[in-house]
Amino acid sequence: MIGVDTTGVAARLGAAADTATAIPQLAAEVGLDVPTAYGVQAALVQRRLDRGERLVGLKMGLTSRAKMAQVGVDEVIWGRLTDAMRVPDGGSVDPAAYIHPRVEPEVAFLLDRLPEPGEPVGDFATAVRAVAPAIELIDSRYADFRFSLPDVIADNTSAAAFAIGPWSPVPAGLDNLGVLLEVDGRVVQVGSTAAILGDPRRALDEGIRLAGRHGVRLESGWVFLAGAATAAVPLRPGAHVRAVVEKLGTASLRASS
Ligand code: OOG
Ligand code: MG
Repeated sequence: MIGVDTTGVAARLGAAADTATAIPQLAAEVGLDVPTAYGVQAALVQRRLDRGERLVGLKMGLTSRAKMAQVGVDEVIWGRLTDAMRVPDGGSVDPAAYIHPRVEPEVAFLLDRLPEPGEPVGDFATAVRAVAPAIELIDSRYADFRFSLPDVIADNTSAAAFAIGPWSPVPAGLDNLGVLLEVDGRVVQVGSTAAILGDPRRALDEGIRLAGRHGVRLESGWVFLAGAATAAVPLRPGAHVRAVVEKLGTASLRASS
């Protein structure tokens, strides 16, 4: 799309994140289509790289019906992860640093040897070195956590922070593991990894394909978040959050009060 000032739009989204201040949706106002929105996302993440952050992986979004229904957007999307977004497992985040933070249970992959662009993942166990339970903290920069497809893409798919639990070798099956999200010891969401495109391994194929369209190639050593299996829940001050994935274990984080 000609005439969109991607750097300027990225600056508005970046300022919203830096100051934890919601902004109105902007895709309709500036005329963003999906490819241009990915251009804004690239510029938004470049701001982070310019201040010394490192790209450490990729995340998928809206790979489950529960998530699509929650936000009213029904396309699979992808975003970029930087080292500054990583919170140690069991570590804490300051909810005041975000606009309206939500947490969701995820499955993380540690990437190993990826196929050539355009090739499907032949052998998952070659492409992925290890898997882990994870928690993603999402924080839409748009008011009321409401957005269109190009809006959420431009906003780096609401990416804000993530914690990864202990890595395990890739188990025989990943396609039907129970998933729980707990807050202060109470189960608040229940799901299955089957909710993630039928099998979270498919999320990697989609990630390689969709990111490849924008010239982004996944790298060995990167983290890959396959997308939440359940809806996200608001992160309240003082909350202790755990994501439990059957066979993989637990990831946790705490919100300071
Ligand atoms: C968009 C990001 C979705 C997921 O796991 O589905 C996402 C949002 O819900 O704000 O990270
Ligand atoms: Mg997510």
